[in-house]
Amino acid sequence: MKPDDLARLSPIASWRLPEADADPQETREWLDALDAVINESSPERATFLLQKLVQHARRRRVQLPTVANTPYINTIGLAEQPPYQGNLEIESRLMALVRWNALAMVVRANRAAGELGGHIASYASAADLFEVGFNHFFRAGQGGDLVYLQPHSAPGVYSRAFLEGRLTAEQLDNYRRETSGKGLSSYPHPWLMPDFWQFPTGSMGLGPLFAIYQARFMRYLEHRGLLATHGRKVWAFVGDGEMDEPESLAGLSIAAREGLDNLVFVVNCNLQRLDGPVRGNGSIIQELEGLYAGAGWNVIKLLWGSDWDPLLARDTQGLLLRAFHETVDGEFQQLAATTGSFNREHFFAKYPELQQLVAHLSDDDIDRLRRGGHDPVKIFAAYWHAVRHRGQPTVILAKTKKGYGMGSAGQGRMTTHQQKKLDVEQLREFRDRFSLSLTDEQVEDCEFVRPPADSPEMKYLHARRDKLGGYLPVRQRSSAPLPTPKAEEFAKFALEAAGKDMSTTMAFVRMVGALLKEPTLGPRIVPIIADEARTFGMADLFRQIGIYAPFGQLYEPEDREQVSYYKEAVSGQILEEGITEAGAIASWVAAATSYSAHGFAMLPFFIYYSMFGFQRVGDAIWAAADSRSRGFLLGATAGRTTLAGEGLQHQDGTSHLIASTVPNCRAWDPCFAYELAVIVEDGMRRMLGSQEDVFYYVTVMNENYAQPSLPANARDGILHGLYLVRPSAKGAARVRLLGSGTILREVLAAAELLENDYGVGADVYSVTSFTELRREAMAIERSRRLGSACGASWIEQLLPANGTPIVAASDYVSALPDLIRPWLRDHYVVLGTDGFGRSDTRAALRRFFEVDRQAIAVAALAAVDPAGANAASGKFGVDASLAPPWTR
Ligand SMILES: Cc1ncc(C[n+]2csc(CCOP(=O)(O)OP(=O)(O)O)c2C)c(N)n1
Repeated sequence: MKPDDLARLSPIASWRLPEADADPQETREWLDALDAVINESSPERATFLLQKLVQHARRRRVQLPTVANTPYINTIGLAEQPPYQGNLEIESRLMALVRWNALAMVVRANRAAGELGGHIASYASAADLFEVGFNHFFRAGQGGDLVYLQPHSAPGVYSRAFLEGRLTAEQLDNYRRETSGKGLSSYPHPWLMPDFWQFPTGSMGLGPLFAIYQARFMRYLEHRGLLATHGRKVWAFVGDGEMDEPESLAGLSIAAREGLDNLVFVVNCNLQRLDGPVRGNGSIIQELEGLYAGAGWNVIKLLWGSDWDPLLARDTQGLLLRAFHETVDGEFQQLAATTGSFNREHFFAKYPELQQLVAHLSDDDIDRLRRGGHDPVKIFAAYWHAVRHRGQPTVILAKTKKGYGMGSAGQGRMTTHQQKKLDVEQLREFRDRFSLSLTDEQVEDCEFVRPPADSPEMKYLHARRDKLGGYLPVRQRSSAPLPTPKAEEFAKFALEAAGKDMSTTMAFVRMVGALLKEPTLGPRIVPIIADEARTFGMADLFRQIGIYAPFGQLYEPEDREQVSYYKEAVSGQILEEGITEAGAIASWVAAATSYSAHGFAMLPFFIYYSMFGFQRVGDAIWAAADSRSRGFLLGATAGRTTLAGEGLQHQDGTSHLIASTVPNCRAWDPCFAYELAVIVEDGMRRMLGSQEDVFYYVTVMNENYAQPSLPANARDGILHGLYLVRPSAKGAARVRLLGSGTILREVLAAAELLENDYGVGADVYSVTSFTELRREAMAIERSRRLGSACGASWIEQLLPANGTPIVAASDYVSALPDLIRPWLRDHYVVLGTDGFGRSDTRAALRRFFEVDRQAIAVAALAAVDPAGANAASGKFGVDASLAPPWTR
């Protein structure tokens, strides 16, 4: 590393050298003094003095190196607090209205149908945090900020949109009633509200993870010279309970390592989750501070509202601070759930001096002492500092009360998360608590209220948003279409393979290599890998397009002399994520939704061990689908018997089955390179050209075999999911064989066996997608059932009822070929790889799972004539005495 490189490093790097010394003589004196203590007293004495000094320095808010914890007070002192740049009075009236309409929406929904559910308490705690953001910080539009909102607070976001005139009362009345098409979704779901919600956060942990990789992806776009994202922020609102999810923590270190100062997390520390306290016997805020600071984040604790400032100023003995430290979260929760007098007796009575400190306050005054996350002035100060901080991501740990303002109905109550019905008395209390000018009737009816357009509140609301670029959240459905190349242009080698040996993984890598050279499309491609590039033969891309590294390459790579050396670069195109499928899929989602979030389409290809996709990060893929992602997922070294040696944890027999459950995922299991080429061509055209909200899952294998050329007229069938690849050599077939992926080759060999050894003619079909066949057949069957005109499904056309049995074999569980059973009128036998994988050669594994050519031939003979099959199974050594593979 060269000295100049130091400046380019993220300032959080712990081994970074200190800044130049401004006063060496003074430094010397301090060090000498310390030496004297060590020498003349003891090292223990030196430790004591240093601890005292550090403690003192922290209280004076002197910047110190990353440490686990700081005192339980606001990070931003009064002196650093900027003046509030808004009209607090109007904002508080608006705040009350947003709170009211959110509450009314949930209560009305549950009056109408108790089963609908909904949450009040989460938003009640987050409301001020959101509103200060909406009024002063969140910039809208394509050049604006991206905001990931806490999911259970959706009612508050709808309520604000109602005030803004973007949602109607009818829509609010259809909260959680979506089937009519007029309703509002429970949580942020772009699939369900494609013009409104941008980021799905309903599954805890995915929001924070996706937000981090979004912030990083924005940097990637900028560093690659594709899109200016400078100055834009990603905001993520996260629950303190949500921080328990491993995914919430998964990206913390990358965010700090890459110095993502375009990222602000706000953890809503209401100290409660669903069942009870997050850390009843501890302090979630102190714990999270240690975690984030340790990972290298800038931590802002936002604990106490302005009302506490005079108390803290008069607390010369530090007893208030001591009492804070002596109070665990379970107690803080109880203090939230109780009255001012209870707080006086149980908190301030800890020390006579503290009692004295609040002697001038009435019980109501004590009740009104706000936590930091409920004081717009303190929130504003925290956000103000967060957006100005450089070199690190910032987390704001905001202390709030769950169910704030819900009084006896919920504030701080164990059960508050589930509270959705308030009686009239409780509603009146709420009205009075927030000084809402509503009549008793309006309260009883839970009427939605919106002041007239020319009222000061409405004018203020619109003016604020106008200043910040418009309303939010708003989702853009599409971006400018991109021309996509024909397979002939990027995969001629595959279309005209003429028997060349190749695996489909190799073919894929070659195709990507060619696509990267396309003038328009090439730069938009985002190859993503989770430490498996060498496994998939992609190492050549390292040098060709470089690995994205925001600080470039500060070292001479060990393999610098190699043609394809490990090249990291600021403008690198590959996202090499390290061993994190969760992080890689988050990057993939950011790229796959770039058309919407940034109005700039990108095309990500994430290639991974197929077992570690749907099985490992299936919920993230589900959220990707909800996000209307467009891109390719490549399940590589796929198949239970094709990935030979890796064994039980690696061999995938299920991903296609799970893929079939994701509605906008088109899943493909091609055997031949030309099939892959046609599929990739089609996917690009649909996603980038036609702007369809689909993504493709394609399995590719590492088995080398002779690749035929594209047969004439096969394209249509490949994309429908089924086509005849080898007609019977014996005239009219007596059996029809279906095969997928590499097992198609066993099926082709079985056809030879059947014809040569048994004189049984076999037509062989390649099934590129059982899922697509099923979906089309289901749609046609439905039309038929409902009496609308329709033709025959592709399955019915290609595999009509004619008395000829059908045998299908797959490298996935037999439930996959079973997906098309309802539309086959003839005897249908399915062979799959049910059970646990294990290590062995491909041939041995295929025998074990009974999907090799002999086992397929036996199954076909049994379907044609059971008597003949017995002899064949003896001849082929398919052992009937063994227990079924899925029990072994
Ligand atoms: C992955 C996942 N697991 C469980 C849930 C169910 N759930 C919804 S909200 C919630 C508690 C959230 O607590 P917290 O994050 O502290 O937020 P709060 O509502 O208190 O603001 C749980 C467990 C979920 N939505 N996602």
